[in-house]
This record gives sequence, structure tokens and C-alpha cells, in this order.
Amino acid sequence: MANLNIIEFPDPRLRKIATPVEAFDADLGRLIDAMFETMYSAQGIGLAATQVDVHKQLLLLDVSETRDQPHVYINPRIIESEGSETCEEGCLSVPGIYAEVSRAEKIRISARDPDGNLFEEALDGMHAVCFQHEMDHLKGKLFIDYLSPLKRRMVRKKLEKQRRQEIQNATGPRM
Ligand code: GNR
Ligand code: NI
Repeated sequence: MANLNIIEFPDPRLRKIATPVEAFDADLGRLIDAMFETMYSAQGIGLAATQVDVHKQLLLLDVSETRDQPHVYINPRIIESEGSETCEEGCLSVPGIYAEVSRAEKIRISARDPDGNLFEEALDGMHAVCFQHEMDHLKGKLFIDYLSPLKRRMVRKKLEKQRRQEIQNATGPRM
């Protein structure tokens, strides 16, 4: 099976709003499989469909050390949240950038599984942080949107520098 391409900031497709999944069919199952493969090979702990240019309400998580606890959330909603907690976040769509973001500490969520069955879960710790990060992707929001204008400017500069170096590495050293 093929790895999917992860789109990167500032690609405008990361700003699209995902629409609900309506068909719980074999195509959906294949998309989920391909997204897990993509997430695991990129060593991410979560992936939103938005990041692979599919604008449907679907997100995956595996925050386990052992990388063997996959979770799928379709048409997810946060129905309760409490507390707040700050965590250093990163994003596969904003490579090489890490920043502190404050989010709810504990959340209660509802979602559908790949067969379309509704379920609810209480999440905390990294599972809650990552769920909220992925929910933001489905709404076209990125973790760097929470930073101060000064910090966002630093992020933009750092990304521009990274891109310049990538291009230089690809074309080889010059005299
Ligand atoms: O792999 C990821 N790590 C991570 C670390 C802290 C907070 C959120 C995340 S999610 C990220 C994968 C990703 O970009 N998901 O959208
Ligand atoms: Ni992300």
C-alpha cells in the first residue's frame, strides 16, 4: 500500500474545513489503512485527513510508546472539556517547529467508528492534547496559529531558512 503525501504549511489546503463522513464503506476503510501507514512511517502520534488532502472529518491517533494502539475517530465532537494544560507541540505539516500550546486537560468526546457506530470516550494526557490538535486540523487550524505574532514571525523565518537549505542540499554545493 502506498504512503500518502503529507501537505505542509503554508499550503492553503491546510485551511479547508472538513465535512462529515457519510459513507462507512470499503473506500473509507482503505483510506484509514493508508493514513495509518502514513502516520506510522512519518513517526507521528496523530494524523488528520486534512493533512493528506482529504477534507473529511476523520482523525487517527496512536500515542503509545509501542506504536500498537491505533484509534480512529470519525465525525468527532468534543462534548465536555475541563482544566488547562500546556504541552510542547509539533506537527507533521509544520516540520521542525515545536512550540508550547495550552489546551483543555481533560475532554469527553463522541465519534463514530469505521462501521458508523457512535461511541464516547474520556481522554486526558497526550491523548487529549493530540485529539484537540487533530480536531483543529479538521477546522483548518494549526498549532502555530496560537502563537504571538512575534513567535509566528520567527516560525516563518525558520521555515524559510529550512526550505532554502533543502533546495541547496537537493541541487548540491556551489563554487
Ligand atoms: O506527531 C505529532 N506529535 C505531536 C506532539 C505534540 C502535540 C501534538 C502532536 S500531533 C503530531 C502529528 C500531527 O501533526 N498531527 O496532526
Ligand atoms: Ni498536526
